[in-house]
Amino acid sequence: MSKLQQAKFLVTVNHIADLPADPLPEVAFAGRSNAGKSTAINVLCSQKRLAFASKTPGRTQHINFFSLAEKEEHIANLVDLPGYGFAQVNRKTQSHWDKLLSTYLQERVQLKGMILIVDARRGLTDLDRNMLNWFCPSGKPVHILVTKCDKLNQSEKALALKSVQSELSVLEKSHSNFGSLTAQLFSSTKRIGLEQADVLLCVWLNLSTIKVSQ
Ligand SMILES: Nc1nc2c(ncn2[C@@H]2O[C@H](COP(=O)(O)OP(=O)(O)OP(=O)(O)O)[C@@H](O)[C@H]2O)c(=O)[nH]1
Ligand SMILES: [Mg+2]
Repeated sequence: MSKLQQAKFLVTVNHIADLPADPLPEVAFAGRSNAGKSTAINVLCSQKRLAFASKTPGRTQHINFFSLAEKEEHIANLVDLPGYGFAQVNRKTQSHWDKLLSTYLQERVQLKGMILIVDARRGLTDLDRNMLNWFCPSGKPVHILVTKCDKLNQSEKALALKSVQSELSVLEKSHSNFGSLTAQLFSSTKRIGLEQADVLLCVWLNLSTIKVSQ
């Protein structure tokens, strides 16, 4: 059983001042609206409704924290972020989100890395590229889950991953200050790539990956 399965809802944050103050490591899930961030968190934590997922884009509207514990001690957090690229929000709300998100991503010392969720059918979009170019100079690693790959056949899957990976390697080579950039195939519905993502999260969050007995 993965350590992530014991995740519990911790807090919803709508203002930077309300971010948890504990110096615990955390990993944030970012990406376009509707890409599958909340669903990926639920699947990785083996829970149906930990993070609120929905067909309606723009569902996650605040920064949601989920706590991870080891021997009942709170030791790390997973963070579900509002998606970007969702047009149907008013300007005031949009600018509030942008500010919240950008301040969080830029200033949060506890943030160890970003899981960027990308729809396999779309690949990297300009909004994702902006996010990478803007976040990566922090030197923190980004791991991309090329998700919803259940919608693609074998050769499309391979192509989708390859195209993301080649773009990442160009980015890494041309920016010496960027943190590591990696990618994998993922599907929440078909449970593809779960173990790879789980191991990476445990390493980033300093959780022991030793399977705990039931
Ligand atoms: N086929 C398929 N559908 C998925 C997968 N992951 C998520 N979905 C669907 O995609 C839709 C959006 O999922 P969410 O997890 O709510 O997306 P989100 O990125 O959190 O969206 P926002 O909170 O709006 O930013 C839902 O209808 C999910 O059921 C997947 O791996 N495969
Ligand atoms: Mg969401």
